Amino acid sequence: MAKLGKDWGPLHPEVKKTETLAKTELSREGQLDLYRYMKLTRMTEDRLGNLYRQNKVVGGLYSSRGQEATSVGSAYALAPQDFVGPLIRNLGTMLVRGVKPREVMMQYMAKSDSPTGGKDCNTHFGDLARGLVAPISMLGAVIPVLAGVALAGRMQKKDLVALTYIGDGGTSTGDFHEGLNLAAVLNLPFVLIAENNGWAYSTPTSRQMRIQNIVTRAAAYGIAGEVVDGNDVLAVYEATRRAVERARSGGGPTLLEAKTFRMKGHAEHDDAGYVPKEHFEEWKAKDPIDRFERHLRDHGLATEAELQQITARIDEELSREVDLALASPFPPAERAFENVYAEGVI
Ligand SMILES: Cc1ncc(C[n+]2csc(CCOP(=O)(O)OP(=O)(O)O)c2C)c(N)n1
Ligand SMILES: [Mg+2]
Repeated sequence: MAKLGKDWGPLHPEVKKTETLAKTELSREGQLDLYRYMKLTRMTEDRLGNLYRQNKVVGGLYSSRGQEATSVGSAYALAPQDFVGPLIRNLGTMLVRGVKPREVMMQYMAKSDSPTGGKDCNTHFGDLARGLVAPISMLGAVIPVLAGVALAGRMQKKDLVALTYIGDGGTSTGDFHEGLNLAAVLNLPFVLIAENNGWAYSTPTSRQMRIQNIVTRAAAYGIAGEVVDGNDVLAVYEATRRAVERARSGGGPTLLEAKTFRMKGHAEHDDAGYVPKEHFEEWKAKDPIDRFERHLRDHGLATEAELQQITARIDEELSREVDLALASPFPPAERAFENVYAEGVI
């Protein structure tokens, strides 16, 4: 097992344990917003972990621990009219788009008041009113869909950018190629964020590709590409903002590669025993929330007391959200056949 880690080498050595985050024009309020969303993501997932251990979650539980900066920083760079297709490790994206923790909790518990009425689980739901396209599969299928959203927006003369994500493993699929190539040749207002967290379930990146950087492929599609430290929320925000601006001004798609690390197993049932232990120690020191807290304090943007107050507020909010989610009943059996097929369509 350890051999895999060894022959794969250190993960993303270019992501330093640096205390200096990227430069930003974002106001203090904006930066505190990023902090709140990252904390909300982590603390919501902690609450979900408790519900899972209480056997209240139906099916698997997927965590974005360690990757919160990528989801939050990228979603924060979008405008309200834009569309985004989050994957299971993008809870932060959904929270930035206005999803309430209780919606996700109810969905994970298959409750009647969940967005899908208990028909699907985890974060598998969308809401077009909030510019959220429901995930289909983790493995690339959302890319052609979001390319289609970008094309539809252009045909309807809307000022709309479409953004979605792909894991390192997901880049090995045909859908990745077809979707990105389509977006490239049609010069669509499209942004694809490749979250390179080193693993696709138990398969290391070295068994998915021979290149070091996924972004190398941007050149093959003739589109812009950029590598970004996925654990620096300001770097992710700034890189996404540049990509979104390019898309909006007719410059076509961008492939952004966020270098990051999955701090848990593929899902809660997976102890990630195949990942070398040193990688967890190394990446704990690069934790995106800890790094951002130090940045906020060092730049006089927030005191320790203010950060603690934000955390305490989130904790109170989440207690209410958990109570509401638990109070929701399971759907009655007769609803099993509702909203399965479109009615009145021949
Ligand atoms: C066709 C298909 N095969 C397998 C799976 C199960 N599966 C879901 S995610 C995943 C790994 C994805 O790895 P990666 O793209 O690197 O994303 P990450 O989980 O690291 O965020 C697998 C094997 C699936 N959903 N669909
Ligand atoms: Mg991965």
